Amino acid sequence: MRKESRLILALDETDRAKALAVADAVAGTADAIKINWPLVLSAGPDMIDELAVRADVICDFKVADIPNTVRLIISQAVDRGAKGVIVHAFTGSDSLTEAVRTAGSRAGIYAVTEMSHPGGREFTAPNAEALARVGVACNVKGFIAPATRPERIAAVRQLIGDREILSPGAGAQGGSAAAAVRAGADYVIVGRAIYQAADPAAAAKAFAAEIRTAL
Ligand code: 3DU
Repeated sequence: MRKESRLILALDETDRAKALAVADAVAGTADAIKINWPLVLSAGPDMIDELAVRADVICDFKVADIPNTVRLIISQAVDRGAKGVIVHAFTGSDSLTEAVRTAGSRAGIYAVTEMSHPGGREFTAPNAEALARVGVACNVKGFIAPATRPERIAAVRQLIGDREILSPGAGAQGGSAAAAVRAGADYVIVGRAIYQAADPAAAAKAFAAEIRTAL
């Protein structure tokens, strides 16, 4: 994944044509496009292949399963061209190790430490450090940490060396892209504030400009 704007588009638009139009408008600015179940379930898994010709695609499937099922899911995503897959770390080291092994050199595995929504404080926040440690031990490429709580990005950064941090929660969830980067995020993930904007290309450029101010 290139590291230029440090912006990742979260393309949770469920209308296939609109999703592709937003992808085309934003692909030049965003370093990657992250897709999640809403788009895959509405438009089909071919969206991974279709988007992969436009940008690096990260599949945010938050995989949380036994190692064999983890292998089956990740190989499907990577065979379709995904360059990254997001998994949960609470499944433990055998599932995480299988994720990393399956992705091999074709894709990076990103593990969730702490979720950005208020409920993320209940179970993920108290365990975020342990989840970061198991991710490092299993050699994931990076972590997902919340732009809604920049101090928690900084806490994860202390534990993971130069592994990547991708940070959702800027824009619609109230977090600040610049604060996330200042706290140690490598990339900021933005969805609704871009794909629901009247002009998604302009909105993406505005986030990229905001991120630049924090570098
Ligand atoms: O709130 P937004 O519309 O900017 O979208 C954020 C995206 O990041 C969305 O796909 C969501 O599922 C994902 N995400 C979080 O928001 C928070 C997390 O802790 C993990 C993933």
